[in-house]
Amino acid sequence: MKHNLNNALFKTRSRILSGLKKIKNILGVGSRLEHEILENLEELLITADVGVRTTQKIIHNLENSIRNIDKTDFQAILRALESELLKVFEKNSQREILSQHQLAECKTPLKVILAIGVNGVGKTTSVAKIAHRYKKQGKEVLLVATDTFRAAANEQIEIWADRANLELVKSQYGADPASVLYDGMISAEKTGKDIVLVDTAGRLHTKTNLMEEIKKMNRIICKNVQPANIEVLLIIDSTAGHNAVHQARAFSENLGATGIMLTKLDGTAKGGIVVAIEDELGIPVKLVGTGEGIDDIENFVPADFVKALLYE
Ligand SMILES: Nc1nc2c(ncn2[C@@H]2O[C@H](COP(=O)(O)OP(=O)(O)OP(=O)(O)O)[C@@H](O)[C@H]2O)c(=O)[nH]1
Ligand SMILES: [Mg+2]
Repeated sequence: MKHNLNNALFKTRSRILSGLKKIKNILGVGSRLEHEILENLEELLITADVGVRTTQKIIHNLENSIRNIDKTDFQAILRALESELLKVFEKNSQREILSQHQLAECKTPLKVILAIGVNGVGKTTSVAKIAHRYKKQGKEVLLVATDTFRAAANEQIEIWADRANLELVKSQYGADPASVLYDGMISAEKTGKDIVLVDTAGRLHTKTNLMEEIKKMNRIICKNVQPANIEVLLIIDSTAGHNAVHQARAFSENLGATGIMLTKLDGTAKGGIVVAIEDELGIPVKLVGTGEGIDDIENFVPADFVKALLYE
């Protein structure tokens, strides 16, 4: 069964709804001071892991927006919160993956998605999900497995490739990741693929810094592919809480990620982290992972996300 965003956000929403109930109860006993409502809203956002800095910004804006509304009107307060949350996402309007150009039917220049992120965040799973989605749209897809660090990594991606009937370029344990990528790019060009999906390792054998290795891979891709056709997709585990923001910052500063896929939203009560990531990094969240299955992936739509957070 496919897990959708609304299901995935169940735990996060439960937390937020109990905070909202508290606010509703306050309002029930008459008009209260603004600051009491704001304090409760602040607590609610912090508990959902929206993060201190972003929460303060939202509360500051809410101070203005609720000033003129009836303090006994819970729905109006809820709408004000919804609108402030949405504003955080308005800075980034371009949310579609590889959307710089439409995927034309033929003579398409090769497009590449490079999935990066620390170990265990869900890179391999996400690459398989995205590849499967393109395949279903009739695209010619190639998976390239550059994780030569873990002995079991090849086996894992092979299982996904088999299940989804995807072509795979891989190498031996310990091989140079950049050379696997190089082979993959040549193969993709020869066989006229539309999209190459590159799975990377979260750790390396060598003392080479992970960031340096990924930069090297990026250079290989850039040799043949137009920058507009490259998506550097940073995979972030939403269960990592605010650590996820720190990781994301390190990767984006070093490697210029063009988009984020946030995984494991189904496993956390802290889904509010999406708001902090967008606010603090300014990189658009483009995709979310909502489960372990190959179809458990969705485009990130801010309005749907905010609705799923606030409404039962
Ligand atoms: N519940 C849930 N689990 C997920 C999701 N995405 C990935 N996982 C699980 O997270 C675990 C790690 O996923 P991988 O895809 O192996 O992560 P990785 O980043 O490739 O890991 P390394 O290659 O070791 O760096 C697996 O058990 C996945 O099933 C998701 O959206 N929801
Ligand atoms: Mg992996």
